[in-house]
Amino acid sequence: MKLTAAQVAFYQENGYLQIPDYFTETEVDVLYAELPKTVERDSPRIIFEDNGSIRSIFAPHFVNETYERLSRHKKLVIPSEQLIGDKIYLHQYKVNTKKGLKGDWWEWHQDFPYWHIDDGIEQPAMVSVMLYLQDTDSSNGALLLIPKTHKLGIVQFAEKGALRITEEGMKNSLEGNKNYLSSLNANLKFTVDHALIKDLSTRNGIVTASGRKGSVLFFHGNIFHASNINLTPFDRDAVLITYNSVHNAPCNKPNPRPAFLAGRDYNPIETLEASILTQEV
Ligand code: 6CS
Ligand code: FE
Repeated sequence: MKLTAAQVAFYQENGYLQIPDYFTETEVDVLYAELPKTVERDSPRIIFEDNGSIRSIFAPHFVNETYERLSRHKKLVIPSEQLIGDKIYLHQYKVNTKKGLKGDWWEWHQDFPYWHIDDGIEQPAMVSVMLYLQDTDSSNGALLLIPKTHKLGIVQFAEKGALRITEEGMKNSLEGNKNYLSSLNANLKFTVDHALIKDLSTRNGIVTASGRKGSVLFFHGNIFHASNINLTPFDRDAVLITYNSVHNAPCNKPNPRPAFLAGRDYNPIETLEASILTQEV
């Protein structure tokens, strides 16, 4: 599971790296079977779309052993340590469930601004890894990426009118979440200025990160990315784990976001030797 020098070089140049068929069909099926057990509908960990379908399940590892074991799997931790160049801890863990005919879009954005501004993380010494639980392509909302934009740092945000959090959105979200919804819903507060999207996508192109279930995508916190609504009847569930360097943990951030959004255990992750998905060790 160590990345080759060519893979690390590709990531450093482009801001992302895809590895097909990285987990077996059996491993993905076990994860998918466990997914309903991570949902507690009245928990602030669950973020809903305006139409009431589930948009994100945060911190599945808080309630499920299999998802906890996945976050420590060597196949995820070792490459992430290579890409960050340090020991790592888990900053954020979610399953983005872009349900068939219901899953909404993610506007063009960078992730790091949210972790820098909302969570007080100083540097983008972080990496996100996306594990596809279903076959994913442009029709059911695969991630779109603009290569090399991770080199730009935090860029100009798009001008947005008053952040519209619909009545539906408010109704579906618990009191505590109202402050964070515009970092998590389909009307994000920090999105990329449209002139920049036009300029950079013209120069660098737009990559559609399609992949069969079991594929993974490593991507940088500053790369421009987005995904469309899911107009097919086929769900596009994906696990997203964001790791941070243990030397880049937030320090004295006033009013930090809750632990299900910003991990509090800054100790280096101890990788799991055995298979994640069976209880035997
Ligand atoms: O606020 C956050 O942490 C989340 N928001 C976005 C738009 N992407 C990164 C992260 O999952
Ligand atoms: Fe994102």
